[in-house]
Amino acid sequence: MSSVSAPNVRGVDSPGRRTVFSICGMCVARCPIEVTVENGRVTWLRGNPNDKAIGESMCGRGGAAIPFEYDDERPQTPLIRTGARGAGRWRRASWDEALDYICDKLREVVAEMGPRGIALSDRGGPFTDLSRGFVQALGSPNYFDHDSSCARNTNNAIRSLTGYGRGAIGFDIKNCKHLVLWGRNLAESIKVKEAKEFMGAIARGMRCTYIDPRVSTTACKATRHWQIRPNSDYALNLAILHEVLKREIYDKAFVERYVTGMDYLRAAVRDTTPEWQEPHTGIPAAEVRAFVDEIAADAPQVIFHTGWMTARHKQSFYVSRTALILNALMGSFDVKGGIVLAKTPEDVGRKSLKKLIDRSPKVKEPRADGAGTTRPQWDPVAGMAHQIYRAIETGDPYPVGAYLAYRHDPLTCMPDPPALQKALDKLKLLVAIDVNYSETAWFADVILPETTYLERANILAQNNGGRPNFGMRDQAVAPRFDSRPAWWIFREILRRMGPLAHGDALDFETIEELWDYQLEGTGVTVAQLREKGFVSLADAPWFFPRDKIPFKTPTGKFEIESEVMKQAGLPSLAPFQPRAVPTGDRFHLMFGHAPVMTGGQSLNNPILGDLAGPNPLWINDGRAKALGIGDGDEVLISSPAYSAWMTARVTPLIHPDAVFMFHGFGRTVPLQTRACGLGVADQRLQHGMLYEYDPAGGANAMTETIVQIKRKGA
Ligand SMILES: Nc1nc2c(c(=O)[nH]1)N[C@H]1C(S)=C(S)[C@@H](COP(=O)(O)OP(=O)(O)OC[C@H]3O[C@@H](n4cnc5c(=O)[nH]c(N)nc54)[C@H](O)[C@@H]3O)O[C@H]1N2
Ligand SMILES: Nc1nc2c(c(=O)[nH]1)N[C@H]1C(S)=C(S)[C@@H](COP(=O)(O)OP(=O)(O)OC[C@H]3O[C@@H](n4cnc5c(=O)[nH]c(N)nc54)[C@H](O)[C@@H]3O)O[C@H]1N2
Ligand code: SF4
Ligand SMILES: [Mo]
Repeated sequence: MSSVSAPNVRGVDSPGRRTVFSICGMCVARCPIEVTVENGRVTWLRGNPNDKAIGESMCGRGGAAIPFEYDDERPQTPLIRTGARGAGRWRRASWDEALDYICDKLREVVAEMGPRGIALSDRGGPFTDLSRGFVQALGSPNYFDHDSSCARNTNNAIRSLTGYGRGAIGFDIKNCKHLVLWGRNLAESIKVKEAKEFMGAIARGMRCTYIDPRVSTTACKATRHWQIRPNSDYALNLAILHEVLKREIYDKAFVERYVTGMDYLRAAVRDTTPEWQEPHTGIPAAEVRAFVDEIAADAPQVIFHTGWMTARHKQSFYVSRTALILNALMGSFDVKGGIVLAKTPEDVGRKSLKKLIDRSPKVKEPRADGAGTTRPQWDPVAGMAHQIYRAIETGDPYPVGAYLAYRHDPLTCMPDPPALQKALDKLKLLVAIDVNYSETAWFADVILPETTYLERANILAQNNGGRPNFGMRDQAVAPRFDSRPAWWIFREILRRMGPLAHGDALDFETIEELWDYQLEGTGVTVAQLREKGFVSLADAPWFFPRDKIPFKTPTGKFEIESEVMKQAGLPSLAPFQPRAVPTGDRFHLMFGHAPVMTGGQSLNNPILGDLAGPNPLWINDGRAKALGIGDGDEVLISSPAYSAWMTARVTPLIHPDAVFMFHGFGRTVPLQTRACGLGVADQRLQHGMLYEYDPAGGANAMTETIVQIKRKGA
């Protein structure tokens, strides 16, 4: 057993006022920020003015980091469970005790199931070299990120066409003439840079077609809003493609040079006319034709934004895929005002950060979810989280006995928490590494409190993009509680596992030592990063020469008929499958992110929870009237195994087929006194959906949930 010492803390308690450049941690947009510290306390936050696109801007959630930091309702020491799972009985433990407990269990799992019996999931993003390196150093292939409940279908659609992942696709909204959004609610589901560029572009006259069954804030800013029938976007896209091909308005030079499978596409959209799509989507054929006139005039400065939300039903892989095909046909690929492929430092003549994952041998065992092997269409880089829960529950394809949820709350973000609890309860070890009492932490065996993003430094981030850069999340203040940064936690576990792990992989004494390793050979120094918060590796956005776009598919082309999909035995473009229209008291359950909340983690924030209040249920005025429901009435919302009371918001702003609620409510942890019991959790209504997924894209098909609504007393 090695003894533990607190990670070094640099001058964070120095008196007086100072500023630190860092990266916001209140959501995954990770905006560059400047932190003002006075006498060891954070007193002000703003966007990092060195980043021109961000300026001094932050969103409301970013600003609420100060009340979060000074809130005591978060885990303050390691905790080990003493009662049944989820019963909320804990004992405080030292780091030594907690880590020894974890490693004893990990050794048991390795002895019984091999290292592949250990899995970890996290929240994805530019810091995952650490968690992926950690899992590999333990000898397991089973690293997962959160994305099976977010945008995996989109990722895999992009991969099947271009060979790149979702992270490699950027959008030059600033110079765009026509932005097309399928439920990408830019004005509320915020990334500061994108939201600012969007508002600026609207102000200068950019056209925006926004497709959403609901009138969101983005709909109000758009030049066209189509209140589409839920889950029918694919029919619309097939009709747009039909018109584009019929009128031959595509970029013939681009298609000739890069695109394969045009005949396959022609066959797939032969009969999908604007009239054909009308009964499926509710969008008049004439409007589709008018839209096609516009995009033809605006090409190639047209962006068909591959989005997120359409990526969560059983055919949404094809929605994202057809959106991306439209970009290719309009020639808006890697051009100003179109889609911008991310450039690596090497693309612009520089060197990438050295990877932590390269410090241990690659694992040869197949992943438990089959991603990249039995399911070649699924990207093995981040896998498909629901399938690790399936493996934990069934032992198929092999047993998995230990699971670490790091910066990830599966009992909030996956459908049907009771079903997931049933799977997790089979584990020998469940660890949550979090800054809050998440729903998953409350069900875990051990809670390890990570230092907050203001109290810690992360590994350096490499952000590939039009202008690739390196970014630094630096420590601003001393930890308030007995918490540790993740790099330190992972290092300590590897050290304790001794010969059972590749301990060298993360064996750095300080974060500076780790940064020096990452920066080796890049020509960039820690001092340069501290000076501005980031270092750009190119002076201006960089585009590939028009005849040298390096698609990474097996053929090197933009593959409409995809080799990977052929290997998987799945169609590259399937026929559209209409969903049954719910009638009477039945509705599609739609959900989305509230502008003042991040996922499930904000409701206990002293300011954000207050601003959000309990979530109401949006219901269409015509449908509500038929059920005798008035605005402000209490209604019972039910799915087969769960029901809850909500307040109805009766409105024409939502499609008749659907009801809508914001996500992140209905928390159950008593130690989150402000959030516990506030509002209703949409994931609890997604009964039976944990293992329902899009077979092509792989992601959870959670937008296919049907609920029943009843007025109080009815
Ligand atoms: N404030 C805030 N901002 C965030 C986040 C957050 O938690 N809070 N999270 C970040 C993350 S992780 C993500 S993934 C993004 C998500 O960004 P978005 O995908 O833009 O946001 P959502 O709010 O999830 O949903 C967007 C819209 O999809 C619509 N929708 C539902 N069904 C359909 C359909 O069948 N077709 C179409 N066309 N639209 C449909 C919903 O009505 C909703 O308005 O936001 C990021 N930004
Ligand atoms: N029903 C339903 N399900 C959804 C969605 C929905 O709208 N409705 N949205 C989906 C989407 S788009 C996404 S991206 C996922 C997101 O789902 P998750 O990935 O689970 O995201 P969050 O709730 O944002 O945060 C996860 C956990 O990270 C913790 N955390 C925050 N900061 C830190 C930190 O610095 N260190 C550590 N160690 N932990 C930290 C938070 O306290 C929280 O417990 O959910 C998806 N699931
Ligand atoms: S969008 Fe808001 S919460 Fe998210 S990183 Fe940026 S400032 Fe922080
Ligand atoms: Mo997401």
